Order: sequence, then C-alpha cells, then structure tokens
Amino acid sequence: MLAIKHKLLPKSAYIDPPQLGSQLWHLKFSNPLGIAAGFDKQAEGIETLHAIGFGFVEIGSITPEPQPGNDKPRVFRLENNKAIINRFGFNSDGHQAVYERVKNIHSKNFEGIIGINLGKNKDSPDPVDDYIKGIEKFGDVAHYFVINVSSPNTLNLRKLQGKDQLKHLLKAVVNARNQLSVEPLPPLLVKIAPDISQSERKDIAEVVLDSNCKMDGLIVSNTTVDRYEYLDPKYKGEAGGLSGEPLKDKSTELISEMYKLTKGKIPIIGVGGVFSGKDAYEKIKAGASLVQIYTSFVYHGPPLVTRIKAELEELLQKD
Ligand code: FMN
Repeated sequence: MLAIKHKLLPKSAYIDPPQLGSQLWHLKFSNPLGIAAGFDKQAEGIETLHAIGFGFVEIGSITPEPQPGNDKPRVFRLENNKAIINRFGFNSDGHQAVYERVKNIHSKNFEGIIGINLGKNKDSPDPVDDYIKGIEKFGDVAHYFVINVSSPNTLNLRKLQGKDQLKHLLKAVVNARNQLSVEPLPPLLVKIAPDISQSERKDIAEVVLDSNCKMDGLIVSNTTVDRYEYLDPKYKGEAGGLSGEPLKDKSTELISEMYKLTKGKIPIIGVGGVFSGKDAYEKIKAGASLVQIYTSFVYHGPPLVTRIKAELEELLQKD
C-alpha cells in the first residue's frame, strides 16, 4: 500500500484486448477485474491501482465521521490456507478527507472507474442516515455506489440485510440518489454476506427487484464468519471475516443462486477467493458481469493483475 500510495509501481505494459471490455450501466470497462473494497479504504492509491491494470477501483468502506476501527492486531495472514482473517471494523478517515482525495483525482481528468463503498459509524444513532450522507457527499465523484451491509466487524450491520430493514434502507438510498443533480445518476449496488440463509436470499432478491428500492447491482460476496476444520489452528479462533481461497466456492455458489433468484435482471460483481483467470471465469459463468480481488492481490502483488487478465483472455477465446 505504501508503494502504491507513493506511486512507486510501474504502469502495466499489458493492453486490455477488446474481448475483455464491456459496457455496464453507463460505464465502459476496459477489463472486468477490479480491486475490492477494503484495500484502498482511504482513497490513497486510486491512480496507481488503475495504472497497474485494474479495470475499476472500489474505495472504502468510508464512514461519515473519522473513526479508528478495532484495536490491533486486527488482520491475520493464514498463508497455508491462502486466506486472511480481518476485523478492521471500518477504520476510516471519514467522508470529508476521502472526498477531497477523490475530488482531486477527478480534477486531473482521471479516466478510470471509481466505486464508492459506504459504511456506517460504529456509534451511529441512525445507520440509514449514514448511507444517505455518503450518497449526498460523493454524488459528483462516484461512478457507482456500494451499500455495504455485510461486514462482520460492525455490530448489527449484517442485520440491515433483513427484509424490512433492507427495504427501508434501500428505499431511502434510492431516493437520495435520485435527488442528485448529476447526469447520469450513479448506479447503486448492495454488497451481501455469504453467510445468509435460503429465506434471506429470497428476501434480498425480492427487495432489490422491488421498484421502490430497486438496486442496479449486487456485490457477492463479503467475507465469511465460517471457520473450516482445515484452517491454520494458530489463527482459526480469531474473530473476524475470512477471505481468500476458503471462500471461493461459497461465494461462487451464492452468485449462481442470486443470479437465478433475480432472473439475471441485476448485474452481479463476483468476489471471493479469485486467484487465477480460471477462478474469475467461474464467477462469470455463475452469473457475474465483473469480478474483484483482494486476498490474492495481498499474496501475489501487481503482476497478478496482468496474469489473471491474460488467462481470462485465453479462456474467453476458447469459449
Ligand atoms: N469489504 C467491504 O465492503 N468493505 C471493507 O471495508 C472491507 N475491508 C476488508 C479488509 C480486508 C483486510 C479484507 C481481506 C477484506 C475486506 N473487505 C471489505 C472484503 C473484500 O472486499 C472482499 O469482499 C472479500 O475479501 C472477498 O474477496 P477475496 O477473497 O478476494 O479477498
């Protein structure tokens, strides 16, 4: 992150081929691989992440007021499992500081796509209001918004995925987005947890298709609170969200299921355990229009971006 922040990485020499490009909403993606939320929480690396080849950069989660997040240690590498457990708890510089960084990048005619992932403050009395503030604050710089209701590290956040709460929240968010005086209006996505029951899946599909609170996309998925038998015993007991390889199939299955439940009407960004072009391709086959990575990028660094894109290019050629 330090190297990225100080722009010390060389620009990727790989030129995105036309077959990796797509148009989704009003946005033209030169490739379908994005950096997932939580890597550049404070918007300090957008330009470099774009330069090393990501097709889009999602920043955040951002909370309205600055907050420190949980005490350290709060992130653990399970190297043997190609996984990470984290319980950051939304450490954020807050809306104003992050907004100024993004605005500054915009003023330089930045060409990339920036997603704004919104969270809520730990001690917020009104979570709905926190998301509304985010829409209003970032309305003129967001290419798309993500309503993150699925981090396991903020008390009661995942409860916002429940049918009535979700309906109430998304209705308010749609309303706020529709009142922005920007053209075109930024798409709204909701990011969901992999740990949801069958009935919750159905409820979420119903809510995001409802015309009063219609979402433009889903991000599937956030980290899991599941703990598998084979995980490194040294870290297995740590509280937090598990990401990386152990999450891969669980996330792909949820993509497939949400795609069916929403009848393919709502674009999905697939994320969870993607380490290769094949993994990305599986997410696409399951119904994802775009794919994101986080954990694999932590382990393999910038060369991985080109590797995944080149592998995907080859797989699509065979298709
Ligand atoms: N997702 C969010 O929506 N907001 C966050 O702030 C956030 N922070 C994260 C911090 C860490 C250290 C990690 C590993 C993940 C975080 N995530 C966050 C979840 C990722 O965006 C992604 O959904 C998840 O890690 C699965 O992808 P992966 O297996 O490629 O890592």
